[in-house]
Amino acid sequence: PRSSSTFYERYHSLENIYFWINRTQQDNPDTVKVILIGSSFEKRPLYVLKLSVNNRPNKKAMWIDCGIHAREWISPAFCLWFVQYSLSFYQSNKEITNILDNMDVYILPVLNPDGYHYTWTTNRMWRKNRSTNMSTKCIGVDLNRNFDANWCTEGASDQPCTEIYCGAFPESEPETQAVADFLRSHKDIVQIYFSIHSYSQMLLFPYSCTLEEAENHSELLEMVREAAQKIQRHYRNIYKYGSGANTIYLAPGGSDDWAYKLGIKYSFTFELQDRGSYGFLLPPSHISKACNEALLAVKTIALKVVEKTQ
Ligand code: PAY
Ligand code: ZN
Repeated sequence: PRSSSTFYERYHSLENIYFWINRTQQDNPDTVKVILIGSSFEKRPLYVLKLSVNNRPNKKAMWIDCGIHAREWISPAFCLWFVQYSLSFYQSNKEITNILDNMDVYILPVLNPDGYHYTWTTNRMWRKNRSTNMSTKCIGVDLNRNFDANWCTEGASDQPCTEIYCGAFPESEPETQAVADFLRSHKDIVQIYFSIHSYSQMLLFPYSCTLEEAENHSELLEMVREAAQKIQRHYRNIYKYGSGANTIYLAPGGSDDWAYKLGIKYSFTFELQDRGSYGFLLPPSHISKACNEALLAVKTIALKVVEKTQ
């Protein structure tokens, strides 16, 4: 039978995601801008979509990145889903309207394009980027161990052949550097940072790089608790929540901890569906529910921040 799934209920090759970025911008010239923030090791462009519905002065912003780990295909699918939802339901859904009226959204759909491409052509289970180094024949750095937050301590590895290789030094990778540079130059406006991963069904916040509590731990805990509760009510699905180190494991050099230390006090890593049945190989038929769950969590947290800072 012919499939009745929409574009957003399928996974897309990197090439098609680039086409989609271009078309989304052309179809929404007043709302969507495409910003080139850098390029990958293999020289692929890193494009950020800026969603902005008005030119209010002193507007704040939220950042969402997807696809830092190549094999987590539901993550880029979520970034596309979020953009489509925002463009479709601005003015009709009151939550997304309130969020977009008060903040711009920067979306990086594929942070690790070389790795993502490699999972489509060669090895579906690839995690890292595709950088090479003269000192080893092993390829790739774990970009979520390459940020400058307790870099390469317990939970990361200095061995290039491992899946959690931290790289030669913090921000050694062009993908890490592009994101870090962009956030450093926008840190006064970016209030919320989201990084989207899979799998495990968890809503995490700093720290992942140490067992210590973040300064606003209880505030962050309350936000993810409310988000997880809404997901359970609406979608009958369980998400664990808490600080990264206490909920999943020690993971130093991650983007959320780095963004937090930069001063973005609302910083989160979401692990989307599932809890391991399919793992990274989540079937396309699950995309819609997985994305709607994550969307509800993003909206819940963003609205809280809008309320707090108004
Ligand atoms: O902030 O604690 C954090 C993120 C930890 C993630 C990591 O970078 O290792 C967790 C893993 C991920 O999404 O990459 C979880 C998955 C299931 C994995 O590959 O182990
Ligand atoms: Zn991941």
